[in-house]
Amino acid sequence: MTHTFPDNFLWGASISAHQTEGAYQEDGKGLSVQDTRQRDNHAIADFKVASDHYHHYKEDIKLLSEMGINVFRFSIAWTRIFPDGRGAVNEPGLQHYSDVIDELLKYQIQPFITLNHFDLPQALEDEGGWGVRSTVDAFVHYAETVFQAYGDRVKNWLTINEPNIMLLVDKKILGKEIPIQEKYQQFHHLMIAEKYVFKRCHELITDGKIGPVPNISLVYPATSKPIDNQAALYFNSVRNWAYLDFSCFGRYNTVFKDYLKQNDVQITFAPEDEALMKTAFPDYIAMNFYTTVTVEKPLAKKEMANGISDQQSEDIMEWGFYKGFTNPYLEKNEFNWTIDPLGLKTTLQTLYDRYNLPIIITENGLGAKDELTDDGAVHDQYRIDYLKQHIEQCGAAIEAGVNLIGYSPWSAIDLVSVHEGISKRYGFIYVDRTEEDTKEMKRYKKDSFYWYQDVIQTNQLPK
Ligand code: BGP
Repeated sequence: MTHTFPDNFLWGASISAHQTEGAYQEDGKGLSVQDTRQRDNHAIADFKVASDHYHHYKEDIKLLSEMGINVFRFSIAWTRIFPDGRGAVNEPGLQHYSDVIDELLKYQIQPFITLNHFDLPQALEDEGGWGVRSTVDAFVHYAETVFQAYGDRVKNWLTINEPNIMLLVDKKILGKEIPIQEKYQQFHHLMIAEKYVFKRCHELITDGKIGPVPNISLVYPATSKPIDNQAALYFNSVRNWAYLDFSCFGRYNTVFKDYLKQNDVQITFAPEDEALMKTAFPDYIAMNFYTTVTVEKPLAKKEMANGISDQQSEDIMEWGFYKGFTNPYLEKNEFNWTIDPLGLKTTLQTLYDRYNLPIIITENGLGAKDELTDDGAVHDQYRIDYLKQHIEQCGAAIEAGVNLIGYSPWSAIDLVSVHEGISKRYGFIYVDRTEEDTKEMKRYKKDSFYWYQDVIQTNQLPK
């Protein structure tokens, strides 16, 4: 079934700063936790150079405009604005994003800016990171600074990328394991920080809109056994609803509260938190979606090591609560990530029913080992198939009544994957470098570039 999308549908493409920019110490930039963290399963794939988007942004934006996108989701590196997280503004950093914004507007591409995408300033991490309240204050001040600098031109904002994945797979993203008590104090601070910036965005930017950007994957029970359904209930809450219920309803939900209680976690609130939670709300939900998750109830401790290496879905186990389970009805990609297009429709419907806010998909895509041919082509039919199946389900969700306002897949250009280096590519545009050799970073349009261009031009999937 083909679907024609609404006239004002937002077609985009997404990236983050630390995975694309490089120039990690240029023009006064400070170090972030992504510049310092140890990576375990690839040699360099350094974020120091990444895709050198910092120097190639004009060329990249020109190519993206040729592809036809009308929104571009990118993040600001906090350490370019405040090298140590707070203090004096670094003017060249502030100027850089001003130039990027102007370049986008020149091509009628609306910026959708993520305030923070996994790259907390190292100086703040040294003081306790999201575990301490002073990081909230620093984040709010940083957000106010960029709202004031760019709010005349940028109306759409996203808060903190995937706080849920950041905490769930802490070791892989932040380079260290966080004890559960500290983890959920961090949760509280991250979510309170988000509340402050919802409020400040609305106060400082005329017509400014802002939303949370969690990674949402609906959780299925492995079987129809009631205990597996309990496992799914808890993991849905801990992985998904705890975050969005906080953002959209200003509350800790009951299942999540029970999970915290069973783990003896005590959250410290500041006096102003309760009131803030109930008064600052988002305008939309931005959602990153790659897959759904299936869990069962773990029954014996010896079962705990499931050894499935997958960042987003199965590599999950918490004694007494849930354990990742390989869904036998779904296929996987070459990096072991489960593929579930219909799950996207169900996730969208669930989300819309639950929160009743417009939704924009800000990540969805296929990581693969692409190959550049001698004549400068990349035949990524597998990516086209993935995107087609997911866009189809976006159309089906809209037809079923979901207010889905846009689709901005991951990623605009090839970038350094969070834990697989440059070998795992997502882009519509190929960036010619390897793990070891950064070469000249030449850009090449993949087959998916032309395919997506056609989708955007016709506002529908090709027959
Ligand atoms: C999301 C992150 C992105 C991106 C993506 C793919 O969780 O927001 O930054 O990296 O996942 O993950 P990976 O790079 O591990 O394939």
